[in-house]
Amino acid sequence: MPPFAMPPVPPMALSLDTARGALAPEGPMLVRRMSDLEGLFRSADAWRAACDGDDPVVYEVTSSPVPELPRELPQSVTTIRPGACGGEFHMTKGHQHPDPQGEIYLGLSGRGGLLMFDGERPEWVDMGPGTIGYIPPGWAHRSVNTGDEPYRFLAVYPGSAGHDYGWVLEHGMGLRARRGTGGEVSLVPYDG
Ligand code: S6P
Ligand code: ZN
Repeated sequence: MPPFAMPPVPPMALSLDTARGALAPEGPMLVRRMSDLEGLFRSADAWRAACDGDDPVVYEVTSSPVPELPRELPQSVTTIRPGACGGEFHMTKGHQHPDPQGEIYLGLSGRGGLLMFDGERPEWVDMGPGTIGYIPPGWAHRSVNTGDEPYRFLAVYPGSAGHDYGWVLEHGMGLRARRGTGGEVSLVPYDG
């Protein structure tokens, strides 16, 4: 019998509560606070002040029980809380898939952006409920909450893709998403 005929999880239905970002059945849950985002915001002073203050939760990731294994298709729901650090919108760490493979995001609630970077060109996709964002192989990706409510999306990705966070620290993401004086999104060069 081929190995894919003995899957680690059986065929199943998952229920997704889009209002709470909850999956049932549920797998691992991850909480990222401001202190977990060292070196990512432009203003190190603003980042340090936020860490020394209440060190707020920036985002949470709830996963399905589908494991990150070859041939599997894990899913996760990310909720980014609204806010900014030094004028830069709350965002995920961002990563590159070491095994370059595509990924799909589906916007569930709130307003956000999907920032992608291939090392030379940045791309920005506005995300909202019902938007499908496609991340091609080889493009690092970061999500940003550009609204006043939690921004939530579903991700589906190949289980063998892996997650390289060092790539973003080394190469940046090409653009930063700043909150303008009227609350609008202002995309500026990474070093700007
Ligand atoms: C996984 C997918 C998402 C992110 C999540 C958190 O490939 O892209 O589930 O992991 O949005 O972002 P990050 O950059 O902290 O992993
Ligand atoms: Zn990814």
